Amino acid sequence: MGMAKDDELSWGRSTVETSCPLDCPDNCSLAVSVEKGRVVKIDASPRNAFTDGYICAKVRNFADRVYGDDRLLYPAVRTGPKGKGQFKRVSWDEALAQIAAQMLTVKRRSGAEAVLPFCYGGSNGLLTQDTNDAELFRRFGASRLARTVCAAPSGAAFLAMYGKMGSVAYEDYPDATLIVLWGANPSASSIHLVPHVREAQKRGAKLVVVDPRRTVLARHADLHIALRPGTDLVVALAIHRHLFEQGLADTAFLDAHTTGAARLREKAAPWTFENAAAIARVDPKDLERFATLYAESSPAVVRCGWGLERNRNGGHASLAVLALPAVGGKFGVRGGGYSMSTSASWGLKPSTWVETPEPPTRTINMNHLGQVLLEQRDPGIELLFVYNCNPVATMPDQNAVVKGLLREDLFTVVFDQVRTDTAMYADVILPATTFLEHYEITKSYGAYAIQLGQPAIEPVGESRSNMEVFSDLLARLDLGREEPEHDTETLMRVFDKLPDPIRNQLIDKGLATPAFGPRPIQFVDLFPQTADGKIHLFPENLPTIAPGGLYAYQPDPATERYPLALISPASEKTVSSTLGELRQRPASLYMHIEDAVERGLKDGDPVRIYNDLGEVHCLLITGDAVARGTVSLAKGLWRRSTLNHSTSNALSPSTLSDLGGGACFNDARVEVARLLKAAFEAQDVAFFVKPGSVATDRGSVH
Ligand SMILES: Nc1nc2c(c(=O)[nH]1)N[C@H]1C(S)=C(S)[C@@H](COP(=O)(O)OP(=O)(O)OC[C@H]3O[C@@H](n4cnc5c(=O)[nH]c(N)nc54)[C@H](O)[C@@H]3O)O[C@H]1N2
Ligand SMILES: Nc1nc2c(c(=O)[nH]1)N[C@H]1C(S)=C(S)[C@@H](COP(=O)(O)OP(=O)(O)OC[C@H]3O[C@@H](n4cnc5c(=O)[nH]c(N)nc54)[C@H](O)[C@@H]3O)O[C@H]1N2
Ligand SMILES: [Mo]
Repeated sequence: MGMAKDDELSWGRSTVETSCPLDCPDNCSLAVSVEKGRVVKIDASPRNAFTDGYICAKVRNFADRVYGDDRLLYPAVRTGPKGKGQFKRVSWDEALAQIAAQMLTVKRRSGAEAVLPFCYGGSNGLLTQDTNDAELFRRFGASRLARTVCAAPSGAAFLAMYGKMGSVAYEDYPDATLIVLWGANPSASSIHLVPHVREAQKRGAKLVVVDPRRTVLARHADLHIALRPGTDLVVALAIHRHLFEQGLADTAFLDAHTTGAARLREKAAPWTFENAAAIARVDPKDLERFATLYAESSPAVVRCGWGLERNRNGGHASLAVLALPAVGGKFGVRGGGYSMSTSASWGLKPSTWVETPEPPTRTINMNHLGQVLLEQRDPGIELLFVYNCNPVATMPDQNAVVKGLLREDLFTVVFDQVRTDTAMYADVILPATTFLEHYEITKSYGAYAIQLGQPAIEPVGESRSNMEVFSDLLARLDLGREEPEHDTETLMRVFDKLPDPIRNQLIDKGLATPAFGPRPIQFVDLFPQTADGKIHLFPENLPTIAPGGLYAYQPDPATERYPLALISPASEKTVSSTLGELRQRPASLYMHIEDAVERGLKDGDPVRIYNDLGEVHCLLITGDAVARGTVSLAKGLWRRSTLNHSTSNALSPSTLSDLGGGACFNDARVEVARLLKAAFEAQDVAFFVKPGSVATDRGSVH
């Protein structure tokens, strides 16, 4: 432990052991080589066996971000009109004094709830999210934020059904005879799962992929259910129906370990293969094959991803998919059951180390950012403090978000590592350190590892860590801190509150595994963490906004004008919008060749994707990478990656999912037309297309 000494940092070459905090299930252990104080190489380290000697290209090239043109080096304040990106450098003292003064002014004028902290923290470990920041905004009495942009529907479903029961470990996938990847694309989102899937296939396992796209693994699957986005619920219910009606449900298991099986059966009853297939736009015979395969196979594992949750039926779909191993009797063997997020199974709660309890202030759903900024509320939002998040790129209804950020009477702070699309609208910009420059405790949500992250280099420019900046503001606002805290102090405070086995393992090895070990078996080592220890197949008290109650299907939002379902899946080039600044090529929309022909479009065309919320101009790739009726544009694009500086979120509604107030990105329904030549030329194409490189994303399913 401990970073390289100063003299080493400036002269020698040293290697620092750390871990990746980015929002990915894998939590890789890293060896960072440093020469003359600069990062020269990032690679896998052996500390986390799960990393298995390799890491993704994104993190291998992370130094391009650390030292890139978009890196924020100094605090700055706005000098030109909002959104124009004109700033002047100021000192930290000036910037923080201005923020503290504004916070107090707003509080006096309209009350503390007129301040809204805006963060998600997916790419943050235990130190840079929910430590001093939470203390600050709670003590100040700011509005609270419901952090629902991801995992809210699936999380609500999972917690209600299983409590915090852990998952099947990826390393146990080779024991399965059937693997179902349901709305998950590990080739982009969790690359260390892929070799285990391939190993299982080598040993004879069958692979089923449920995904509107022909992902790499879908191409290698025994069965690909290329369903219409948002229809997973009825597909899963059709399998339940088959299991119940054909006497294939494990009634002994259901009687002993579950509640609500009869009600689930009732809800599944109408969903014959034909009914479900008509809605999902697939062949009913494929659904029958799927159901039969699932019934017959053991060990069978379902990797429940997040692709299925980002729509109006997302929570119910997660319930129905997660209920499959219970009804099918798949638990109790290695390689059998489900994998979801493992993060809850650690039982670590920030409330253990954050002293101040949450105040009873109002809670604002982050998916509603645009309308919250634009609507009259009592009080309205007058100060927005953005950190660990890039809402212009990642929240639904981008045009409303941007319009809100343009409000003259809004004071916006953006605290980030790079000059994000959101930072362009800031009144004050604060530069943040990256994980290569501060301490962190990182957590995996796929594998079972918690690791110590430590700095490899000094902060770049004048950047500072979240721990330091939020404690500085606590001191300035007289909220119980005498002076700013160094991240090692935050580290020690959190360390002290960690349960012993985790704490000691982190100190000894820099890596901790849970008490039940890294490869637990469901219903041998892991049991439901619900109040009565049972699986709640029909969690009566779980609130749903769907008319018709739990497991009710809400129809497709497509209209005659906007028939195409636009999805925006994870790309191997970015993590959400992180690293999006490094994208070299203009983004492309994927469309099925027959949909293109119908519209008189051809491969390479510049196109306009539009609906009533907005429009996106980009290039077109045609082929069979997406199902008919679905189009796909990568998640996490920066605005500069499209021809008109709008991304898929300009087309995503800010409606909420059935459970958990989740985002409905994939409920975007659109039409696509050729971008007229005149309009195309009017765009500032040279802005991003380097001469001689009108290459597109072709060759990779983004
Ligand atoms: N490289 C990379 N890795 C990442 C991320 C990233 O942005 N880039 N993001 C991280 C984060 S924040 C998360 S939450 C996870 C997400 O991890 P995943 O769940 O694997 O990723 P998604 O891209 O959200 O969705 C997975 C698949 O669902 C499909 N899909 C879309 N709509 C539907 C639908 O209605 N039903 C079904 N069955 N499938 C659908 C998409 O085509 C996609 O292939 O990945 C994490 N890892
Ligand atoms: N259309 C569409 N949109 C989506 C999705 C989708 O599927 N489709 N997926 C959604 C999902 S799954 C997620 S999780 C969200 C994620 O959305 P966001 O939470 O906005 O995540 P990022 O885009 O990674 O932005 C995180 C920002 O935090 C900054 N940051 C990182 N570490 C620190 C730190 O220590 N201090 C400070 N101050 N800043 C830091 C990074 O530089 C980065 O700019 O996006 C969602 N948006
Ligand atoms: Mo996410």
